[in-house]
Amino acid sequence: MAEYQGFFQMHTGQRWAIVVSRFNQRITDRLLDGAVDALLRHGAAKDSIDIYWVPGAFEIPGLATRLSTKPYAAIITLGAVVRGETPHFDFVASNTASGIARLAENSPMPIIFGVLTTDTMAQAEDRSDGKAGNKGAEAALAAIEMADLLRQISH
Ligand code: INI
Repeated sequence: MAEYQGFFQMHTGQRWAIVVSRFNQRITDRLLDGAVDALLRHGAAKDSIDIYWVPGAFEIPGLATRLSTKPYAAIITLGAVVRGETPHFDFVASNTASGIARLAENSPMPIIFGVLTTDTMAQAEDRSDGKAGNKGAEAALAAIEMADLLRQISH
């Protein structure tokens, strides 16, 4: 029997991409801080992290697709889609999620989904360094774990 599991450890030469959207930036700044902090605490060098800003969550899958040809250990996507008043929400949220999922299935590295989709701004605050933790930090941990697992099975 063989059992595989990724660990929260980094390896020499690993580089990390973060694609983060400016829309609802008060929230996405907090997600970004959480993600960067988690990467640094697990041993990433500052210059091994590249941050790419896009206007809104809808733009994330397109840019992440371009980046997936580059030698990153993982791509972490961060955004905040808040239902609020806008019917735009459903289109933005579902197209962003399905675009990222499609890319995750087809790309050589882990593509991590750290895009919040919430009904209210208060819920987004809770999940970005509030009482429900920081989903940006959680996304970074998932990236480290999955990058290690992929490394194990590609040998
Ligand atoms: N983009 C977001 O990241 N979050 C939102 O809540 C949001 N809403 O609600 O409209 C949003 N819209 C912009 C969208 O992501 C694109 O940037 C825009 O449609 C241009 O393509």
